[in-house]
Amino acid sequence: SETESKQRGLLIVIEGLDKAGKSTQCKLLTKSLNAINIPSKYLHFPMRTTAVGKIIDDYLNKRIELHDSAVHLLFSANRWEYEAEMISDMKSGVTLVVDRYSYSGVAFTAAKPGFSIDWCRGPEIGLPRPDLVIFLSLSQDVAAGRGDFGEERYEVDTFQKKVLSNFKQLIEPEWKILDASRPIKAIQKDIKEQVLEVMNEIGECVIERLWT
Ligand code: FDM
Ligand code: MG
Repeated sequence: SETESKQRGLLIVIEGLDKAGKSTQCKLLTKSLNAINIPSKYLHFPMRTTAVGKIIDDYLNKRIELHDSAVHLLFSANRWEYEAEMISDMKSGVTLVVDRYSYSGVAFTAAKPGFSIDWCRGPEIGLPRPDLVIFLSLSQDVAAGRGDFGEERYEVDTFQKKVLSNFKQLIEPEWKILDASRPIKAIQKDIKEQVLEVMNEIGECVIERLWT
């Protein structure tokens, strides 16, 4: 029947350092997919509007202090609270364009003293596995040249360098690494090409799970 043969939506994740242009690219992609009748939705983790997200926002804006382990679990919980919605969106044919995901979760916490990449992955195990991960690659020096950081926690040059080195350890062979120092349009063109290619391959494939 028509429903059975309907292609599921994809889970597309864009990762990269602060100022790499993730949000800009995600929003452009969402818009251009919708324009060609591929229903898609922009998501950004942390999702600061939920109850869990409000605590994360307080923490990032230094209004509260929390144990580093607790914060890590809250970032993960903030993805888990969207799991059912992500699955149901994809099953109903909606492609999700996600600005940061579990990889940011791991790369940022593991940049703190005493946290291993392995431990950080734990709470992410079982979340929907992205069909495509695009990494917007930028050296921290070029990123820093794009203007001053804000006042949020983690917006510190030395910390970002550790985050970048963690990201490099998380890269899997199927990730698409794009040079983010280029003009917005050139990057968007590459992203769209990658997305349409994966869309052709995925068809009705089952949604896989992270790190299992
Ligand atoms: N961040 C983001 C984490 O530490 N863990 C996570 O799981 C996620 C999704 O939160 F410094 C960090 C990354 C960044 C901060 O993110 C806020 P945005 O994208 O700048 O809002
Ligand atoms: Mg930020």
